[in-house]
Amino acid sequence: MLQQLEEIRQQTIVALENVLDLETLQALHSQSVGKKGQITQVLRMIGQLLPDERPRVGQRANEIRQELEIAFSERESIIKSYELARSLEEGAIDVTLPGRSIATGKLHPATQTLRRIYKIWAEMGFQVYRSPDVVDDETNFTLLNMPAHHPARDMWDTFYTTQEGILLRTHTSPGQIYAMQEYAPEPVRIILPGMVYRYEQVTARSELQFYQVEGLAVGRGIRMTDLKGTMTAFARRYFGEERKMRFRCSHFPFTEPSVEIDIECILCDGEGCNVCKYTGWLEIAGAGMVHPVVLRNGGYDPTVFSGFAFGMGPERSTMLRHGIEDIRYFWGNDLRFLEQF
Ligand code: FA5
Repeated sequence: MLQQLEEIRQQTIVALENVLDLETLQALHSQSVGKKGQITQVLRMIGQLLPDERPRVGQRANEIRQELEIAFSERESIIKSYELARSLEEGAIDVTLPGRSIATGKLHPATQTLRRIYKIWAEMGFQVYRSPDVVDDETNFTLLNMPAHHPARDMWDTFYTTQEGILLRTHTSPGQIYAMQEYAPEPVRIILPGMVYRYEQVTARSELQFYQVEGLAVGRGIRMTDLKGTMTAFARRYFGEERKMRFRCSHFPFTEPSVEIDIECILCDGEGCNVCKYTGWLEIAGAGMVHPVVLRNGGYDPTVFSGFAFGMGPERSTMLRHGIEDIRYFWGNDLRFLEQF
């Protein structure tokens, strides 16, 4: 039996030297000195020995168990320090490596255009005036010189709400009424940017909702030449000094006279292409002298005050500047499009 104990001791010491991880160490521990291990099993048979041999075997078994326990704990600390060193090495951080760049968001192209437009108008003394998206029929149409059943209302296909007479503004022009009623009889020089909504067929050039930037200047002695000069100054700053522009007669119920403003086609320089439909010109805004009825509805005496107004579509201007072929990209939320700006 003593012989057996010495063999267990010897084998365990040899095996311990090859153990490299805690799991194997634990298994070896259970197998040799554990409760049901080899030493315990030898001691269970101690009763088969002569009574005077038993103490010697028992004592030696305890000595070996103690010696092995010490060997196990020494081995355990070696393995732990080895594992620590290995994990430090594997997890080492190379602080000299270049960092991974974080994907940052960008301003929407429509917002970028709006900000450029605000900046140019601000340089010319126009302040931003905010007005509501949800308006009543009276402000969107009647006070803009389009009484009920006026045929010109058909120019704007309208989204009505379930509440009688309340609708989504079809253009930013009702903002003129809000501003005039707030400031009359003081002069005003403002731009009114905002989203407008039209119950229209969506096509490459027309959306259901899009931005407009309205402009309004009211004061004493404002004339058509002021409108022309101001719009020309804006277009030069926005589209470039050399870009030609023209004013075409048009009709809006809330301006008299009314014009539409075109610039020489950016893509073909006036030669004629499919974007300008071979006319050499692109429309950028509607404008005119504020109609006397609208001035009166806003609280100004039209015999004393006059003014001009304009309305432009920033998405269409952005399309022109960047050669974007389809307006639906703007609100399609496709990152492949948005990331290009
Ligand atoms: C108006 O809405 C007038 N309120 C503009 C105005 C204001 C005239 C003040 C006189 C005085 P119009 O419907 O043409 O006009 O729209 C103005 C601009 O909005 C157009 O030149 C165009 O750039 C843009 N626009 C019109 N319809 C759409 C659409 N469906 N999708 C995208 N942009 C559009």
